[in-house]
Amino acid sequence: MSLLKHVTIIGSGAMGCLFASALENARRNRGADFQLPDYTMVTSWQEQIDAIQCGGLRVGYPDGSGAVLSLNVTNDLNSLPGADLVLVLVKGYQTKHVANRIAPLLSENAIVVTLQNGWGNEALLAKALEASKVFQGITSNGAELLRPGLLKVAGIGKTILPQTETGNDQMKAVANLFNYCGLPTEISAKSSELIWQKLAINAAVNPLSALTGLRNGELIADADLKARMFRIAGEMIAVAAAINVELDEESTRQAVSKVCEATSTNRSSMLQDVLRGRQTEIETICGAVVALADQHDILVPENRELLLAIRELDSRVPSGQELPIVIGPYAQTN
Ligand code: KPL
Repeated sequence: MSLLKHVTIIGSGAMGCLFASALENARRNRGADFQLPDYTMVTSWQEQIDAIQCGGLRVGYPDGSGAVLSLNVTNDLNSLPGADLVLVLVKGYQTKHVANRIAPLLSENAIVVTLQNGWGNEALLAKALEASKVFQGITSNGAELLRPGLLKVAGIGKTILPQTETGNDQMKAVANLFNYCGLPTEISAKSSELIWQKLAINAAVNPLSALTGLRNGELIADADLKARMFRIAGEMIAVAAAINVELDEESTRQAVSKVCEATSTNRSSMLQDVLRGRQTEIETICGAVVALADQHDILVPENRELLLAIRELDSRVPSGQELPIVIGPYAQTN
């Protein structure tokens, strides 16, 4: 019997749409060989719901092909069947709000997986839920929501899920599902290192792209910016070590270059936020690094400078311009 009967994706930004569209595509082309779960993408972003329900989600792929997909999207938490997997893909500043609304959505053996950028999301989810159900992975896909209902996929990268004692069968089922849906996924015993490597990539790429307006490939092609990105990522080795995560400098540099090349035409998610006049995820990226560095008396001047520069941009965002809260108040029916 399949361990995954229903998947609930929380968040309808670029990553939420990318995962939902991969599930929907697989359902369209389903073979008899794989038992696919149902899925629902949950959001209270009404413009996005209206666009998808009226005309489907239009998706452009890196090879130039496209598709129009009718995704299952709702803002009604009461309409959802119990989820065996809840995939959290909201912005970091929405995690706390969302975390407090997930428990009623879970089936008995459910797991909650966050693939969000940044540091601290897993801890917030674990605090609000049963910690043994919550897992952090990473994804290096590049995608951009050009407007509600229109997704551009810039590059399909790897998704890494953690190896776990408690949820391993479910985790394998999740990895099999993503792989079946065309999203290359591995389970790794070294997920902490990879999570920190991804954090280093996000700290190196996202703020600089937001400040310069450059796409990921343009950043790495500029020798000065490349050197700066390597310095930013390099600062995180000592911070990671302070919480017992071993990051290797050379492989972190290589990872920064590789992701920029694989998503070269992509505007980083932080640049997308700034261009749309929305709040960024700087606090869960450089903010989290600087906070940890301060706790352990480690100097991180590059991360601190980026944190202050992006905070300045964030301070100009008029209130209400952040993404709409992804799940509204949970309406109890009983
Ligand atoms: O995670 C990303 C982001 O934009 O947030 C990368 C990997 C840098 C892809 O753009």
